[in-house]
Amino acid sequence: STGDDGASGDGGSGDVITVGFAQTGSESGWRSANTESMKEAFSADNGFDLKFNAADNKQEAQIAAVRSFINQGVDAIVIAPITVDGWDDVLKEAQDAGIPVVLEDRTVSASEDLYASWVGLDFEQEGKTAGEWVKENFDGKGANLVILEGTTGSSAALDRATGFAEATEGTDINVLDSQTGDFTRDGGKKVMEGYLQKYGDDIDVLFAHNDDMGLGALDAIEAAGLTPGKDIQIVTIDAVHDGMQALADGKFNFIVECNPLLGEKAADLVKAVLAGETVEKKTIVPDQSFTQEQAIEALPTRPY
Ligand code: GYE
Repeated sequence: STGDDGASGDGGSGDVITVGFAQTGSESGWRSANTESMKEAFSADNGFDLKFNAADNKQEAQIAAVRSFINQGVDAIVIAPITVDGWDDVLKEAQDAGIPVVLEDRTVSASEDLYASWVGLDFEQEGKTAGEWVKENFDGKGANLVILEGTTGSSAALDRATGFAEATEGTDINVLDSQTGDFTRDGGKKVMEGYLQKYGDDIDVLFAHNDDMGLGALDAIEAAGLTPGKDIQIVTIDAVHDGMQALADGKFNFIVECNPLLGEKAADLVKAVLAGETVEKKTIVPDQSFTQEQAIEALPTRPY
């Protein structure tokens, strides 16, 4: 019914496009929203046969999934790369097999010639926006900061760290510690427990590379008898529903958005590439940021 834009040559069962999608895993609320967006866009209604794999955040498992898509002879492969490095060989194999690859979400260090296109977010700018908020609110106060990093070696974690460091450079903000919580609630909680044990109420501000780690940290902070949002101020990235609720409730203080709704753009790119059209090598989807009042206003109409 819907989804038929009237374009010619599309719609016969012989035209079904088989796509293998190698997702990172299911580490966060952002990831759930991204998976849903991808499954919706690559639906049978839109002319796709989607083979979905989630790699549980294990690089080798994700590479194995891509190899299996190549062996199955899919028409195209979409990857949300867990880490930046390690992609050269398998991308070359896909290219040799004549299977175009579209990247979504994170980037890779491999040569641009090895994939058709990438659609994602400006992670460095996200980190910078978070850093600017910290600078504005804490510079000149000798504040102590702790950081919860995303998955080690992921472009999201690397670029957010770069942007944040850039924005806070030259301030008197003291980084007490920075460790990975792997983008999960559990990881965020465990690392935050360690920080609280080590630094106690010396901690003034927490920067978490995503909402989920910040949400995990809330448990640890409350269990330590401290009030999140007051005793320890919190800035995170993503703006998924639970994060926005925490911000609206005053437990988080600021969120930089990271838009997970990349499915439609990824599906358009796959169709264009398979049709032999020239596509942009990079598509960056814009993000915004939220204060508490903005979160309260935005929450009722957020789609995820
Ligand atoms: O911020 C985090 C997820 O790569 C942008 O991965 C993505 C990040 C997102 O696990 O929640």
